[in-house]
Amino acid sequence: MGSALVVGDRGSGLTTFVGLLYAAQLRLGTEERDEFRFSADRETIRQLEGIYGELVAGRFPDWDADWDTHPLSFVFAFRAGTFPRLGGPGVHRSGGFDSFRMRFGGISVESMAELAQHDAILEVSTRQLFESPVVVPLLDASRLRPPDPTTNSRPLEVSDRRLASTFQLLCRYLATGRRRTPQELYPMFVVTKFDQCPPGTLARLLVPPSPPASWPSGVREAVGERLLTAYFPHTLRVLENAKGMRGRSIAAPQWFFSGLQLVPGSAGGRIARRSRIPVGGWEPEYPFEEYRTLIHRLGTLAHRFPGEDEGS
Ligand SMILES: Nc1nc2c(ncn2[C@@H]2O[C@H](COP(=O)(O)OP(=O)(O)OP(=O)(O)O)[C@@H](O)[C@H]2O)c(=O)[nH]1
Ligand SMILES: [Mg+2]
Repeated sequence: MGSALVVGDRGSGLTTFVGLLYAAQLRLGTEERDEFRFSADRETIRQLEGIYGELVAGRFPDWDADWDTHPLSFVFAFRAGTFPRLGGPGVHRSGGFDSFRMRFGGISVESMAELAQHDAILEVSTRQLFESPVVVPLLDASRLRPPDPTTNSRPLEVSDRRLASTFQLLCRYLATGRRRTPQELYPMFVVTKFDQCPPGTLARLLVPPSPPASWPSGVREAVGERLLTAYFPHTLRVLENAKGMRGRSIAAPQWFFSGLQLVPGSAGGRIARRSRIPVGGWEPEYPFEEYRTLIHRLGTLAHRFPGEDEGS
């Protein structure tokens, strides 16, 4: 079973992110049904339909999934052969599809910092989440402001420290987890609210003007590295220090850029929508390709996930 822990500052877009991830699964599951299918348990669908319903109506969801104590749980199924190495204890093959269970939990880095001080009383589900091989840090692009020359403080200094200690904590859990194989942590950074990134920052980070899906290879990683260097130096240091450490290394981060198109001039930010011809209905204007790639990345990692009963 795979699991991913989504972490970010409060308000950084956690709820919107999981709603869009669900939107992408629905789209892949209908438009590419011969290649990808998914199913979810009832409680997961109940939570996500509410969030997805808001996004489809052009609104930002104003409530939260309680996915810190009840992780969202899906079964992802890819056409057999999509990933040559897909196999291992967590993967099942049937009817021409390889499937694996994937759980997503979300938690703010503020809560992470509080929990870090109370190790002993972690609920089982929370502890399992902390042992997730995949971590999805959300970085809020609307907050990437230029440094203020009148003060000495760096924008996002506090967020950076919290994220750095989140990674340190997760490394500790990886090292102490009861799985037999050596563990690696796979960070998949998602830059949220990318539509709200200040233009000066886009220029400073040398972000190409085209949509991320059309960037040449290597650009995501280069932009990501510049972003970490400028705004998240503590986090960057933790990532680099963990390279090659026995039993708890951190893989090179992958980068995804998510922004929603807003209806121009709409008060409170209405989300622009596109109609889903020929399937029918509506969908928010979001970068589907980013989410598709993210879901595929999980497929490439699934052969490293433990079986259902391991590590629990
Ligand atoms: N323009 C734009 N705004 C966004 C985007 N994602 C989120 N927002 C804004 O950020 C607000 C918070 O988003 P949420 O997804 O609720 O973030 P959260 O991290 O779950 O927030 P809390 O649960 O309140 O801590 C939304 O109400 C929107 O106003 C985006 O892609 N583009
Ligand atoms: Mg939320």
